[in-house]
Amino acid sequence: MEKRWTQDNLTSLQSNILAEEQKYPGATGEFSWILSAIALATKAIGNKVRCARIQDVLGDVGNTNVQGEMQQKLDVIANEIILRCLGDRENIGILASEENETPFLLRSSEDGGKYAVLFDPLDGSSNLDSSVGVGTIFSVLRLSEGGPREDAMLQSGSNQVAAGYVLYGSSTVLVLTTGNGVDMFVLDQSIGSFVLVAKELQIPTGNKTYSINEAYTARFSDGVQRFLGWAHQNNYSSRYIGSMVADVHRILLKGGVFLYPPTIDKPEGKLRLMYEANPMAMIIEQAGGKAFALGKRLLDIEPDGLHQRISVVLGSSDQVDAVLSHFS
Ligand code: FBP
Repeated sequence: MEKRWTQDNLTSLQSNILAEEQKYPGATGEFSWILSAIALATKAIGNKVRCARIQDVLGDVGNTNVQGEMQQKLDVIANEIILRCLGDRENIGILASEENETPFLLRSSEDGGKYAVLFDPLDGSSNLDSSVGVGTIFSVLRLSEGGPREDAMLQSGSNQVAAGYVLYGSSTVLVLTTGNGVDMFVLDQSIGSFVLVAKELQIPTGNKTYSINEAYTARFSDGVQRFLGWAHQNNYSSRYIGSMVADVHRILLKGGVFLYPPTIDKPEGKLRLMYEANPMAMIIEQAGGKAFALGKRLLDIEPDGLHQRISVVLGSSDQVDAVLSHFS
């Protein structure tokens, strides 16, 4: 039976997670505890984003973050909201944000701090003042015991126990995987709840659409330039919003391929491995797609730092194969 759109039954994010957990004897409900905090935080951020121009929270705060990027007011606000909502959860040992140089070591494993949540509080924030879709991206890891605490979260993406994003677009959409397929929820403002709208999403194939900042073409590798040249000759279309959450969400629903390759001036790429590339790669793979970096499966990459940058090629398996076939 096709299980894509559920028109009639009202399943909230919470009830869906609890139902999922019941499938696993011994499940402790710890996930739903973490995910309920993420849901709460992103509802609050969604309101701030929607009223940004009314509440005068647009523009920058006049200083740069650890990435060297000018911090937007809403970057700081979203970051604080997430730190506050997740910081209260006793089973979280570490919180790590794109906006903070070092992670917050909240609780030892002895004190119950079993999980790390890594996040980009407001991805694509440079698009905020033009009301283009922005989002929150998160990755959940179980913390290994022993060794320096801050290194306990430096694990490859294949160790993620959950990943997701919230897109603040025409509607507020939460996309989530806990390793058993990808589910999509939409925030029903009238009841203040994320409602399930699709289960076990599968990324379509056969959509010849690429998403890349083509203005950098002259600075891309020969392989990327070969792919673009070939695509121009083979009826490809192009879509690029410049907000990873919005671009990847479109590809998840419609198919295609998203690329942020290395450039001469950014030889290791721009996007961050731990809280942008890894969670998106887990979602895309769980939906039947592929995600590659440096010629290998992105989720197999061993991180060497919290803010490590990485090149990214992800999307429908056929389109990722088409890109990679021009790299050799
Ligand atoms: P942040 O806003 O979280 O720093 O994200 C980086 C980002 O805006 C991505 O969302 C997007 O895919 C990319 O940078 C756009 O980069 P560029 O302007 O170089 O195309």
